[in-house]
Amino acid sequence: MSVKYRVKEQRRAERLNTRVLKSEIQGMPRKKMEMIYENVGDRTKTNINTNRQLPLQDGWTYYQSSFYFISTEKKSWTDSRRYCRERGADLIIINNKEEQGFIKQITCENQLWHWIGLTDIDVEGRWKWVDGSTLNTGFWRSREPNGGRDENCVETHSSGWNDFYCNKALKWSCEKKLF
Ligand SMILES: [Ca+2]
Ligand SMILES: [Ca+2]
Repeated sequence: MSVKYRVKEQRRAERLNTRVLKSEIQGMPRKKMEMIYENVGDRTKTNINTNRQLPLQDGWTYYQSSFYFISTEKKSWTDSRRYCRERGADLIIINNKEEQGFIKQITCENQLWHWIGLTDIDVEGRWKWVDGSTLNTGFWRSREPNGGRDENCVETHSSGWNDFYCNKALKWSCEKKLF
């Protein structure tokens, strides 16, 4: 990826983040805002103490009680997950259609597939989220999942989810729940 493209991509992500953040903050109860700021403050202190990277650096967005990181790089599913975990988060877990809508908006904007925290690596066809919970309803693209033992990690796009080769390098989204 060229430097110019990377800068453009980063700016686009920032613009999107600002927009989502603004729409979220407007109409949020004061109490909830205070809790968020307290929580961020605590974690900032913790991170300074342990000399780790701040979770609220560029690329993090707040939406419905979670912080999300939208990558500008590409990594394998395992390396993407490691990136999230090193920052106190994990790959995104999509619990409902609002959250799918949120991630869909982002993937539409940058026109690329993103890893999510769903895999059937342990038992073929048994889809599990990174927190160990089993998938109830999904947002699969038509005719997916179709990869059998070859495709065990899930990527999302505007058209929905697809099982894919875990070692392919894609963008990814991390999620850190606040409450
Ligand atoms: Ca599979
Ligand atoms: Ca597939």
